[in-house]
Amino acid sequence: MVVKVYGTVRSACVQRVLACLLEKGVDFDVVHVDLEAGEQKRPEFLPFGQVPAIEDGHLKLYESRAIIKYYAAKYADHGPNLLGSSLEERALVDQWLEVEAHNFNELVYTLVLQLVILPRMGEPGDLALAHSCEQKLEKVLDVYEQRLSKSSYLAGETFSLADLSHLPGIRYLMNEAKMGHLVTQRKNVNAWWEDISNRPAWKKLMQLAGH
Ligand SMILES: N[C@@H](CCC(=O)N[C@@H](CS)C(=O)NCC(=O)O)C(=O)O
Repeated sequence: MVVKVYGTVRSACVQRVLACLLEKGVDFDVVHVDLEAGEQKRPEFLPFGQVPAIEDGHLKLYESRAIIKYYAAKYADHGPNLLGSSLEERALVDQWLEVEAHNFNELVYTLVLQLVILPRMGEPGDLALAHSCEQKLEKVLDVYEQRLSKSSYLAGETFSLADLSHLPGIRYLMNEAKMGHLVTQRKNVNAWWEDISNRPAWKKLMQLAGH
């Protein structure tokens, strides 16, 4: 059964889901939702008016992190184990997924909105807000730097959903918001980014997205 993914390949939250499906070798079709035309506000399958959402047989699911957890569990025996092997590792994967969603992504989202999206729409971004986000993000990434001095990946010695979930946000930060120094100035964070962004699944997605 081919999974239907509603969204666009260039949207960061959708890329989180597609990266997971590609890692797991799951076939999918992207059902294009035109965000600029407001198609995501159609109530029948996107109750909160946002992408991504998936349809897999009878299952309809939204929230990118819930979707990647579902597929990592559903296809636990296919491809890399993205959930962690022991109870402790799984708890660490969950912990870093929470950090990604709340400490990392919220700041990246605001930065990208102010520096990239609003100017692209012809509106001035709030540079003071962007600067304060950048300073907060420096502190968050210092924590990552320390963590990654002790283990190759966030949750331990193997790549997991916790790492995968950061890929779209870091790409945005580096390539669109021109904030690459936040990564490259941190030796361990930079080595981690080089490693995870060179995974075949992510490279394939970047080709699909035309990045
Ligand atoms: N927490 C949600 C966030 C979804 C989200 O912010 N989606 C954005 C695209 S990355 C969207 O649909 N934006 C259009 C809108 O909000 O109208 C998730 O991770 O799936």
